[in-house]
Amino acid sequence: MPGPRKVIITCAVTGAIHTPSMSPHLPVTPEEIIEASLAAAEAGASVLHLHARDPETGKPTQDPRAFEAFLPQIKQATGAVINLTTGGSPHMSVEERMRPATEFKPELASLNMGSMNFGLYPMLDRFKEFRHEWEREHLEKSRDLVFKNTFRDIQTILELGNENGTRFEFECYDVSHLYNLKHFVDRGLAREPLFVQTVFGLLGGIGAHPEDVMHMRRTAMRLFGEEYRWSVLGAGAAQMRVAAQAAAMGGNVRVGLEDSLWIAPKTLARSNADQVEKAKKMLESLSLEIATPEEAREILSLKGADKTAF
Ligand code: KMH
Ligand code: ZN
Repeated sequence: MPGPRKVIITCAVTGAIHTPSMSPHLPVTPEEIIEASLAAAEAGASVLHLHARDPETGKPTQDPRAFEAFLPQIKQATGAVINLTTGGSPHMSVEERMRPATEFKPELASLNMGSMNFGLYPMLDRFKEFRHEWEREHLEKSRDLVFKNTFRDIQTILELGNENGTRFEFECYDVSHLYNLKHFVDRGLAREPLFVQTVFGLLGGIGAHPEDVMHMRRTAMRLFGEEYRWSVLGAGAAQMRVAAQAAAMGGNVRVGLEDSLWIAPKTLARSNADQVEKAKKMLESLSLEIATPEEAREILSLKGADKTAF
């Protein structure tokens, strides 16, 4: 008889959606990223999804040297699984976005499953003052931005992972992305068990209505059967509501300041760990157990932290 289901909490620590002027709590420097990551792991996150930023300006960067400034310290101080972004920023080329995963061969990396509009510009209505010029530009330019993830791009990243033993967090922002993933499963390039991160509430992707969550879940079940591990990410104010709905239906959850700066209406989260703690309490109140990093490795069939290149 299988034991109780263990829920994987992923914490996405910083990312490329928000900019430093939006929250004083957004980690920017290597020291801040290390501190935030360790506190999130301590609070119950078994997976840390990491991006890097220029320490001076806070601008997202995929320069491996920026990752090198925090990866060894995080690895040394926690057993949490380190998941490197291949999404980088939607403003970057795919070649640029692949650099950290190519060099560091992580256990896990994100993989965005389709090209899409990526509308960050509505945040210009809420945030008016920016310390760095790139911040306004980052939001403004998203009116005419395609986050490019063609079949060829996806294949290139899958082949890189398959060569290095890196498995993927498949980021699916809409129903078609699940079908794209199925296409790569059928071609033998995406390998089970699939870790399917369904993303809700980003402008350009599916909404965050409970029916949207149900539809992504039903479609994934139909396409992948038992051979997938479902996780959800609700953007902004939808974060905990989507997490609670999915957890009650067998899902894993992703939180973190990458996708939501908030802990409650009109209240900024003071740290990533605040959101992890809140998610953990919510899961425990549903009588669910939280996966440890080792359990997460087993559930996701990861190669182990000793097989990375950092
Ligand atoms: N912030 C997520 C919605 C990536 O890093 O590959 C997108 C993301 C992309 O996490
Ligand atoms: Zn990310």
